[in-house]
Amino acid sequence: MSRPNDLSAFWLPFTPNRNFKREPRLLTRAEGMYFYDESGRALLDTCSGLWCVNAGHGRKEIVDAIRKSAGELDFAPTFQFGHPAAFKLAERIAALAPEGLDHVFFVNSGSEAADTALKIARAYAQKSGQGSRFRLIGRERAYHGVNFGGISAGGIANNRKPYGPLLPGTDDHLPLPYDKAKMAFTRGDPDGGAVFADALESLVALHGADTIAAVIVEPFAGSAGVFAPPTDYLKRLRQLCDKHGILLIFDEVITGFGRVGHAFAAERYGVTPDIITFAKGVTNGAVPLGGVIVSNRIHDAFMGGPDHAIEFFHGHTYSGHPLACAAGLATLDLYRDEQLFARALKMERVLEEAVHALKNAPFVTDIRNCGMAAGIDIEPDANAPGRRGLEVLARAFHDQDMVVRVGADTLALAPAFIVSEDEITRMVEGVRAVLMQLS
Ligand code: PXG
Repeated sequence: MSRPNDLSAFWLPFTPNRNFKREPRLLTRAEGMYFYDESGRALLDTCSGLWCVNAGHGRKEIVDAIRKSAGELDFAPTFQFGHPAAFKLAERIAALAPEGLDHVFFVNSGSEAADTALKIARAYAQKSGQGSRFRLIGRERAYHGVNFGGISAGGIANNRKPYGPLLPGTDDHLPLPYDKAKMAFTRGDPDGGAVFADALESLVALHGADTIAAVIVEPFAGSAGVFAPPTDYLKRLRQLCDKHGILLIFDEVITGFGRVGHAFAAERYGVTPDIITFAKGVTNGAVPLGGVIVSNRIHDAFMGGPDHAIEFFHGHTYSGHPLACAAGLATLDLYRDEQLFARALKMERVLEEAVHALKNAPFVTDIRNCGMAAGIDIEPDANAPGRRGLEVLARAFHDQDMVVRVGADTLALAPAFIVSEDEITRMVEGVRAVLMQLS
Protein backbone atom coordinates (compact mmCIF):
# COMPACT_ATOMS: atom_id res chain seq x y z
CA MET A 1 0.00 0.00 0.00
CA SER A 2 1.36 3.45 -0.90
CA ARG A 3 1.98 6.20 1.60
CA PRO A 4 -1.06 8.36 2.39
CA ASN A 5 -0.66 12.08 1.73
CA ASP A 6 -1.84 13.10 5.16
CA LEU A 7 -0.62 11.49 8.36
CA SER A 8 -2.24 13.94 10.73
CA ALA A 9 -5.46 12.12 11.72
CA PHE A 10 -3.92 9.00 13.26
CA TRP A 11 -2.70 9.77 16.81
CA LEU A 12 -0.07 7.11 17.40
CA PRO A 13 0.13 5.34 20.78
CA PHE A 14 3.25 5.63 22.95
CA THR A 15 4.98 7.63 20.19
CA PRO A 16 6.39 11.14 19.89
CA ASN A 17 3.85 12.01 17.17
CA ARG A 18 5.37 15.23 15.81
CA ASN A 19 8.80 13.65 15.55
CA PHE A 20 7.34 10.57 13.85
CA LYS A 21 5.31 12.51 11.31
CA ARG A 22 8.35 14.53 10.27
CA GLU A 23 10.19 11.31 9.49
CA PRO A 24 7.66 8.46 9.33
CA ARG A 25 8.59 4.80 9.49
CA LEU A 26 5.90 2.89 7.61
CA LEU A 27 5.77 -0.89 7.48
CA THR A 28 3.69 -2.36 4.68
CA ARG A 29 4.33 -6.10 4.67
CA ALA A 30 5.79 -8.79 6.91
CA GLU A 31 7.04 -12.33 6.48
CA GLY A 32 9.08 -14.58 8.73
CA MET A 33 11.68 -12.53 10.62
CA TYR A 34 11.22 -9.45 8.45
CA PHE A 35 9.08 -6.39 7.94
CA TYR A 36 9.16 -4.63 4.58
CA ASP A 37 8.77 -0.90 4.02
CA GLU A 38 7.14 0.94 1.13
CA SER A 39 10.18 0.58 -1.08
CA GLY A 40 10.41 -3.16 -0.46
CA ARG A 41 13.39 -2.84 1.90
CA ALA A 42 13.58 -5.81 4.32
CA LEU A 43 13.86 -4.88 8.00
CA LEU A 44 14.87 -7.45 10.58
CA ASP A 45 12.19 -7.61 13.30
CA THR A 46 14.11 -7.79 16.58
CA CYS A 47 11.15 -7.72 18.99
CA SER A 48 8.55 -10.09 17.50
CA GLY A 49 6.47 -7.06 16.51
CA LEU A 50 5.64 -5.94 20.03
CA TRP A 51 6.58 -9.19 21.77
CA CYS A 52 3.73 -11.04 20.12
CA VAL A 53 4.72 -12.60 16.78
CA ASN A 54 6.44 -15.55 18.45
CA ALA A 55 6.29 -17.87 15.42
CA GLY A 56 7.34 -15.20 12.92
CA HIS A 57 5.20 -13.15 10.57
CA GLY A 58 2.65 -14.18 7.98
CA ARG A 59 2.25 -17.79 9.03
CA LYS A 60 0.04 -19.39 6.41
CA GLU A 61 -1.76 -21.72 8.80
CA ILE A 62 -2.91 -18.78 10.91
CA VAL A 63 -3.86 -16.63 7.94
CA ASP A 64 -5.92 -19.47 6.47
CA ALA A 65 -7.71 -20.08 9.77
CA ILE A 66 -8.64 -16.40 10.06
CA ARG A 67 -9.88 -16.33 6.46
CA LYS A 68 -11.99 -19.44 6.97
CA SER A 69 -13.49 -18.14 10.18
CA ALA A 70 -14.30 -14.74 8.68
CA GLY A 71 -16.22 -16.45 5.89
CA GLU A 72 -18.09 -18.80 8.22
CA LEU A 73 -18.90 -16.85 11.37
CA ASP A 74 -17.91 -13.20 11.34
CA PHE A 75 -19.23 -12.55 14.82
CA ALA A 76 -21.12 -14.39 17.49
CA PRO A 77 -22.03 -13.08 20.92
CA THR A 78 -20.60 -14.83 23.95
CA PHE A 79 -23.09 -13.18 26.29
CA GLN A 80 -25.74 -15.88 26.71
CA PHE A 81 -24.55 -17.66 23.52
CA GLY A 82 -21.36 -19.33 22.41
CA HIS A 83 -19.50 -20.74 19.44
CA PRO A 84 -17.33 -23.84 19.21
CA ALA A 85 -13.91 -22.20 18.72
CA ALA A 86 -14.10 -20.28 22.02
CA PHE A 87 -14.68 -23.48 24.00
CA LYS A 88 -11.98 -25.34 22.08
CA LEU A 89 -9.41 -22.61 22.56
CA ALA A 90 -10.17 -22.25 26.27
CA GLU A 91 -9.67 -25.99 26.66
CA ARG A 92 -6.35 -25.87 24.79
CA ILE A 93 -5.09 -22.96 26.89
CA ALA A 94 -6.17 -24.60 30.15
CA ALA A 95 -4.29 -27.73 29.08
CA LEU A 96 -1.10 -25.66 28.67
CA ALA A 97 -1.58 -23.92 32.03
CA PRO A 98 -0.39 -25.38 35.34
CA GLU A 99 -2.52 -28.11 36.92
CA GLY A 100 -5.53 -26.74 38.76
CA LEU A 101 -5.91 -23.66 36.54
CA ASP A 102 -8.65 -24.93 34.28
CA HIS A 103 -10.87 -21.96 33.47
CA VAL A 104 -10.29 -19.21 30.92
CA PHE A 105 -12.02 -15.83 30.60
CA PHE A 106 -11.43 -14.09 27.25
CA VAL A 107 -10.76 -10.40 26.67
CA ASN A 108 -9.08 -8.51 23.82
CA SER A 109 -5.77 -7.25 25.16
CA GLY A 110 -3.25 -7.54 27.92
CA SER A 111 -4.59 -4.37 29.54
CA GLU A 112 -8.06 -5.86 29.77
CA ALA A 113 -6.59 -9.10 31.04
CA ALA A 114 -4.81 -7.29 33.89
CA ASP A 115 -7.89 -5.35 34.93
CA THR A 116 -10.04 -8.47 34.66
CA ALA A 117 -7.62 -10.39 36.90
CA LEU A 118 -7.69 -7.61 39.51
CA LYS A 119 -11.50 -7.54 39.44
CA ILE A 120 -11.65 -11.32 39.81
CA ALA A 121 -9.31 -11.09 42.82
CA ARG A 122 -11.51 -8.55 44.58
CA ALA A 123 -14.76 -10.31 43.70
CA TYR A 124 -13.31 -13.62 44.86
CA ALA A 125 -12.58 -12.08 48.25
CA GLN A 126 -16.23 -11.05 48.51
CA LYS A 127 -17.55 -14.38 47.31
CA SER A 128 -15.37 -16.39 49.66
CA GLY A 129 -16.38 -14.53 52.80
CA GLN A 130 -13.23 -12.40 52.98
CA GLY A 131 -14.81 -9.08 52.09
CA SER A 132 -12.19 -7.07 53.98
CA ARG A 133 -9.55 -7.98 51.40
CA PHE A 134 -9.41 -5.21 48.81
CA ARG A 135 -5.77 -4.18 48.46
CA LEU A 136 -4.00 -5.03 45.20
CA ILE A 137 -0.25 -5.00 45.52
CA GLY A 138 1.89 -4.47 42.45
CA ARG A 139 5.54 -3.80 41.93
CA GLU A 140 7.73 -0.83 41.13
CA ARG A 141 8.41 -0.46 37.39
CA ALA A 142 5.75 -3.07 36.56
CA TYR A 143 3.69 -2.81 33.38
CA HIS A 144 0.19 -4.21 33.41
CA GLY A 145 -1.20 -2.28 30.47
CA VAL A 146 -2.91 1.07 30.39
CA ASN A 147 -6.32 0.67 32.03
CA PHE A 148 -6.90 2.16 35.47
CA GLY A 149 -6.32 -1.05 37.41
CA GLY A 150 -3.20 -1.86 35.45
CA ILE A 151 -1.60 1.58 35.79
CA SER A 152 -2.51 1.67 39.49
CA ALA A 153 -0.98 -1.70 40.35
CA GLY A 154 1.73 -0.98 37.79
CA GLY A 155 4.78 1.04 38.62
CA ILE A 156 5.77 3.05 35.57
CA ALA A 157 5.71 6.69 36.63
CA ASN A 158 4.92 8.25 33.24
CA ASN A 159 1.95 5.93 32.79
CA ARG A 160 0.50 7.02 36.16
CA LYS A 161 1.37 10.64 36.81
CA PRO A 162 -1.10 12.39 34.48
CA TYR A 163 -4.09 10.29 35.55
CA GLY A 164 -4.48 10.50 39.30
CA PRO A 165 -6.21 9.81 41.56
CA LEU A 166 -5.74 6.16 40.76
CA LEU A 167 -7.60 3.09 42.01
CA PRO A 168 -8.04 3.08 45.80
CA GLY A 169 -6.26 0.23 47.54
CA THR A 170 -3.32 0.14 45.13
CA ASP A 171 -0.86 2.47 46.84
CA ASP A 172 1.60 -0.23 47.88
CA HIS A 173 4.26 -1.60 45.55
CA LEU A 174 6.87 -4.23 46.17
CA PRO A 175 10.38 -3.43 44.94
CA LEU A 176 11.63 -4.65 41.58
CA PRO A 177 13.78 -7.67 42.49
CA TYR A 178 16.96 -6.08 41.25
CA ASP A 179 20.02 -4.54 42.85
CA LYS A 180 22.18 -3.02 40.17
CA ALA A 181 25.29 -2.91 42.36
CA LYS A 182 25.17 -6.69 42.73
CA MET A 183 23.35 -7.82 39.60
CA ALA A 184 24.51 -5.68 36.67
CA PHE A 185 25.46 -7.74 33.61
CA THR A 186 24.15 -10.98 35.13
CA ARG A 187 23.64 -13.72 32.55
CA GLY A 188 20.17 -15.16 33.02
CA ASP A 189 18.50 -15.21 36.43
CA PRO A 190 20.37 -13.54 39.31
CA ASP A 191 20.96 -15.68 42.42
CA GLY A 192 18.84 -15.47 45.55
CA GLY A 193 16.48 -12.52 45.76
CA ALA A 194 14.07 -13.85 48.41
CA VAL A 195 14.58 -10.63 50.32
CA PHE A 196 12.75 -8.69 47.60
CA ALA A 197 9.68 -10.87 48.18
CA ASP A 198 10.02 -10.47 51.95
CA ALA A 199 9.00 -6.84 51.46
CA LEU A 200 5.46 -8.26 51.38
CA GLU A 201 5.79 -9.06 55.09
CA SER A 202 6.23 -5.35 55.83
CA LEU A 203 3.03 -4.52 53.95
CA VAL A 204 1.19 -7.29 55.80
CA ALA A 205 2.49 -5.87 59.10
CA LEU A 206 1.41 -2.39 58.08
CA HIS A 207 -2.07 -3.14 56.77
CA GLY A 208 -3.01 -6.59 58.04
CA ALA A 209 -3.17 -9.57 55.72
CA ASP A 210 -6.94 -9.53 55.90
CA THR A 211 -7.01 -6.32 53.82
CA ILE A 212 -4.92 -7.70 50.96
CA ALA A 213 -6.65 -9.45 48.06
CA ALA A 214 -3.79 -10.09 45.66
CA VAL A 215 -0.23 -9.52 44.57
CA ILE A 216 0.37 -9.10 40.82
CA VAL A 217 3.79 -9.51 39.20
CA GLU A 218 5.27 -10.09 35.77
CA PRO A 219 7.48 -13.21 36.11
CA PHE A 220 10.15 -11.26 34.26
CA ALA A 221 9.58 -7.53 34.10
CA GLY A 222 9.22 -6.89 30.38
CA SER A 223 8.58 -3.25 29.58
CA ALA A 224 10.93 -2.08 32.32
CA GLY A 225 13.71 -3.70 30.31
CA VAL A 226 13.80 -7.47 30.89
CA PHE A 227 14.53 -8.06 34.56
CA ALA A 228 14.70 -11.81 35.18
CA PRO A 229 13.38 -13.13 38.50
CA PRO A 230 16.18 -14.03 40.93
CA THR A 231 16.29 -17.75 41.61
CA ASP A 232 14.50 -17.70 45.00
CA TYR A 233 12.15 -14.82 44.37
CA LEU A 234 8.96 -16.25 42.87
CA LYS A 235 8.98 -19.26 45.21
CA ARG A 236 9.23 -16.99 48.26
CA LEU A 237 6.44 -14.79 46.93
CA ARG A 238 4.26 -17.89 46.58
CA GLN A 239 5.09 -19.03 50.13
CA LEU A 240 4.23 -15.64 51.61
CA CYS A 241 0.98 -15.35 49.67
CA ASP A 242 -0.01 -18.82 50.89
CA LYS A 243 0.91 -17.96 54.46
CA HIS A 244 -1.32 -14.88 54.41
CA GLY A 245 -4.18 -16.09 52.20
CA ILE A 246 -3.29 -13.63 49.43
CA LEU A 247 -3.89 -14.49 45.78
CA LEU A 248 -0.86 -14.48 43.49
CA ILE A 249 -1.36 -13.23 39.93
CA PHE A 250 1.25 -13.76 37.23
CA ASP A 251 0.90 -11.29 34.38
CA GLU A 252 2.18 -13.51 31.57
CA VAL A 253 1.21 -11.23 28.70
CA ILE A 254 4.84 -11.24 27.57
CA THR A 255 6.18 -14.37 29.29
CA GLY A 256 3.36 -16.66 28.11
CA PHE A 257 3.37 -18.83 24.99
CA GLY A 258 7.01 -19.69 24.81
CA ARG A 259 8.91 -16.49 25.52
CA VAL A 260 10.69 -18.24 28.41
CA GLY A 261 10.89 -21.60 26.69
CA HIS A 262 7.71 -23.01 28.21
CA ALA A 263 4.00 -22.42 27.73
CA PHE A 264 4.09 -20.18 30.81
CA ALA A 265 6.78 -18.85 33.16
CA ALA A 266 4.84 -20.60 35.93
CA GLU A 267 6.05 -23.88 34.45
CA ARG A 268 9.63 -22.75 33.94
CA TYR A 269 9.94 -21.56 37.53
CA GLY A 270 7.85 -24.31 39.13
CA VAL A 271 5.58 -21.80 40.84
CA THR A 272 1.83 -21.99 40.39
CA PRO A 273 -0.03 -18.70 40.73
CA ASP A 274 -3.78 -18.48 41.35
CA ILE A 275 -4.38 -16.43 38.23
CA ILE A 276 -2.47 -16.03 34.95
CA THR A 277 -3.09 -13.27 32.43
CA PHE A 278 -2.13 -13.68 28.78
CA ALA A 279 -2.46 -11.92 25.39
CA LYS A 280 0.04 -11.24 22.58
CA GLY A 281 1.52 -14.64 21.62
CA VAL A 282 -1.77 -16.49 21.99
CA THR A 283 -2.65 -15.51 18.40
CA ASN A 284 0.91 -14.84 17.24
CA GLY A 285 -0.19 -11.21 17.14
CA ALA A 286 -2.50 -11.80 14.18
CA VAL A 287 -5.80 -10.88 15.87
CA PRO A 288 -6.22 -9.10 19.23
CA LEU A 289 -6.96 -11.57 22.02
CA GLY A 290 -6.22 -11.73 25.72
CA GLY A 291 -7.47 -13.69 28.66
CA VAL A 292 -7.29 -14.72 32.27
CA ILE A 293 -6.77 -18.27 33.49
CA VAL A 294 -8.06 -18.90 37.00
CA SER A 295 -7.68 -21.67 39.53
CA ASN A 296 -10.56 -24.05 40.05
CA ARG A 297 -10.91 -22.79 43.61
CA ILE A 298 -11.49 -19.23 42.41
CA HIS A 299 -13.76 -20.30 39.57
CA ASP A 300 -15.83 -22.52 41.84
CA ALA A 301 -16.30 -19.73 44.38
CA PHE A 302 -18.16 -17.80 41.66
CA MET A 303 -20.41 -20.74 40.75
CA GLY A 304 -22.80 -20.51 43.71
CA GLY A 305 -26.10 -18.63 43.76
CA PRO A 306 -29.30 -19.31 41.85
CA ASP A 307 -29.09 -21.06 38.50
CA HIS A 308 -30.47 -18.10 36.53
CA ALA A 309 -28.05 -15.57 38.04
CA ILE A 310 -24.97 -14.22 36.22
CA GLU A 311 -21.93 -15.18 38.26
CA PHE A 312 -19.47 -12.50 37.10
CA PHE A 313 -20.71 -9.12 35.88
CA HIS A 314 -17.91 -8.54 33.44
CA GLY A 315 -17.03 -9.12 29.77
CA HIS A 316 -16.57 -7.46 26.40
CA THR A 317 -18.51 -7.44 23.14
CA TYR A 318 -15.52 -9.19 21.61
CA SER A 319 -14.72 -11.64 24.43
CA GLY A 320 -13.86 -14.82 22.53
CA HIS A 321 -14.28 -13.26 19.08
CA PRO A 322 -14.50 -16.01 16.42
CA LEU A 323 -11.57 -14.67 14.35
CA ALA A 324 -9.37 -14.39 17.42
CA CYS A 325 -10.23 -17.89 18.57
CA ALA A 326 -9.58 -19.32 15.11
CA ALA A 327 -6.21 -17.55 15.05
CA GLY A 328 -5.48 -18.82 18.58
CA LEU A 329 -6.21 -22.45 17.69
CA ALA A 330 -4.04 -22.30 14.57
CA THR A 331 -1.27 -20.59 16.56
CA LEU A 332 -1.26 -23.23 19.29
CA ASP A 333 -1.11 -25.94 16.61
CA LEU A 334 1.90 -24.23 15.10
CA TYR A 335 3.69 -23.87 18.45
CA ARG A 336 3.07 -27.56 19.10
CA ASP A 337 3.88 -28.92 15.62
CA GLU A 338 7.09 -26.92 15.24
CA GLN A 339 8.03 -27.32 18.93
CA LEU A 340 8.66 -23.63 19.09
CA PHE A 341 8.79 -23.33 22.90
CA ALA A 342 11.67 -25.83 22.94
CA ARG A 343 13.33 -23.86 20.18
CA ALA A 344 13.06 -20.69 22.27
CA LEU A 345 14.70 -22.53 25.15
CA LYS A 346 17.50 -23.70 22.90
CA MET A 347 18.11 -20.28 21.36
CA GLU A 348 18.08 -18.58 24.77
CA ARG A 349 21.78 -19.40 25.28
CA VAL A 350 22.65 -18.10 21.82
CA LEU A 351 20.89 -14.81 22.49
CA GLU A 352 22.53 -14.58 25.92
CA GLU A 353 26.03 -15.07 24.52
CA ALA A 354 25.41 -12.58 21.74
CA VAL A 355 23.93 -9.72 23.78
CA HIS A 356 26.46 -9.91 26.58
CA ALA A 357 29.17 -9.33 23.99
CA LEU A 358 27.89 -5.72 23.94
CA LYS A 359 29.13 -5.17 27.48
CA ASN A 360 31.93 -2.83 26.41
CA ALA A 361 30.04 -1.09 23.62
CA PRO A 362 29.64 2.70 24.01
CA PHE A 363 26.99 3.94 26.48
CA VAL A 364 25.99 0.43 27.67
CA THR A 365 25.42 0.45 31.45
CA ASP A 366 23.73 -2.93 31.96
CA ILE A 367 22.61 -6.01 30.03
CA ARG A 368 20.06 -8.58 31.23
CA ASN A 369 18.42 -11.59 29.62
CA CYS A 370 15.68 -14.13 30.29
CA GLY A 371 14.24 -16.61 27.79
CA MET A 372 14.09 -15.14 24.30
CA ALA A 373 14.43 -11.61 25.61
CA ALA A 374 17.21 -9.25 26.53
CA GLY A 375 17.37 -5.70 27.87
CA ILE A 376 20.25 -3.33 27.17
CA ASP A 377 20.45 -0.11 29.21
CA ILE A 378 21.93 2.88 27.44
CA GLU A 379 23.23 5.70 29.57
CA PRO A 380 20.63 8.48 29.31
CA ASP A 381 21.62 11.95 28.15
CA ALA A 382 21.46 13.80 31.47
CA ASN A 383 19.78 16.77 29.81
CA ALA A 384 17.38 14.82 27.60
CA PRO A 385 16.42 11.37 28.92
CA GLY A 386 14.98 9.24 26.13
CA ARG A 387 16.85 11.09 23.36
CA ARG A 388 19.47 8.39 22.91
CA GLY A 389 16.82 5.65 22.95
CA LEU A 390 14.93 7.32 20.12
CA GLU A 391 18.14 7.87 18.20
CA VAL A 392 18.96 4.16 18.49
CA LEU A 393 15.54 3.26 17.12
CA ALA A 394 15.79 5.71 14.20
CA ARG A 395 19.37 4.81 13.29
CA ALA A 396 18.62 1.09 13.50
CA PHE A 397 15.74 1.61 11.09
CA HIS A 398 17.51 3.86 8.60
CA ASP A 399 21.09 2.60 8.73
CA GLN A 400 20.88 -1.02 9.89
CA ASP A 401 17.58 -2.17 8.35
CA MET A 402 16.22 -3.24 11.71
CA VAL A 403 13.03 -2.61 13.65
CA VAL A 404 14.03 -2.35 17.30
CA ARG A 405 12.04 -1.69 20.45
CA VAL A 406 13.13 0.93 22.92
CA GLY A 407 11.48 2.11 26.12
CA ALA A 408 13.08 5.36 27.28
CA ASP A 409 16.81 4.57 27.03
CA THR A 410 16.51 0.80 27.28
CA LEU A 411 16.64 -1.39 24.22
CA ALA A 412 14.78 -4.71 24.20
CA LEU A 413 15.64 -7.58 21.88
CA ALA A 414 13.03 -10.33 21.84
CA PRO A 415 13.01 -12.06 18.48
CA ALA A 416 10.57 -14.64 17.20
CA PHE A 417 11.52 -18.20 18.10
CA ILE A 418 12.28 -19.05 14.48
CA VAL A 419 15.25 -16.67 14.57
CA SER A 420 18.55 -18.07 13.25
CA GLU A 421 21.97 -17.72 14.90
CA ASP A 422 23.04 -15.48 12.03
CA GLU A 423 20.07 -13.21 12.55
CA ILE A 424 20.88 -12.91 16.25
CA THR A 425 24.45 -11.98 15.34
CA ARG A 426 23.16 -9.43 12.86
CA MET A 427 20.86 -7.86 15.48
CA VAL A 428 23.63 -7.50 17.99
CA GLU A 429 26.17 -6.18 15.48
CA GLY A 430 23.55 -3.75 14.16
CA VAL A 431 23.00 -2.47 17.70
CA ARG A 432 26.76 -2.16 18.19
CA ALA A 433 27.11 -0.14 14.99
CA VAL A 434 24.34 2.20 16.11
CA LEU A 435 25.86 2.64 19.57
CA MET A 436 29.19 3.57 17.97
CA GLN A 437 27.47 6.48 16.25
CA LEU A 438 25.58 7.81 19.27
CA SER A 439 26.43 11.16 20.75
N1 PXG B 1 0.82 -6.82 30.82
C1 PXG B 1 2.09 -6.94 30.43
C2 PXG B 1 3.05 -7.69 31.28
C3 PXG B 1 2.50 -6.37 29.22
O1 PXG B 1 3.77 -6.48 28.85
C4 PXG B 1 0.25 -5.57 28.90
C5 PXG B 1 -0.09 -6.16 30.10
C6 PXG B 1 -0.78 -4.84 28.13
O2 PXG B 1 -1.10 -5.48 26.94
P1 PXG B 1 -1.86 -4.69 25.77
O3 PXG B 1 -2.27 -5.81 24.85
O4 PXG B 1 -3.03 -4.01 26.37
O5 PXG B 1 -0.86 -3.74 25.18
C7 PXG B 1 1.56 -5.69 28.43
C8 PXG B 1 1.93 -5.05 27.13
C9 PXG B 1 7.28 -2.83 25.26
C10 PXG B 1 5.82 -3.10 25.10
O6 PXG B 1 8.01 -2.85 24.29
C11 PXG B 1 5.20 -3.89 26.02
C12 PXG B 1 3.83 -4.11 25.93
C13 PXG B 1 3.11 -3.54 24.90
C14 PXG B 1 3.75 -2.75 23.94
C15 PXG B 1 5.13 -2.53 24.04
O7 PXG B 1 7.74 -2.64 26.39
N2 PXG B 1 3.28 -4.88 26.90
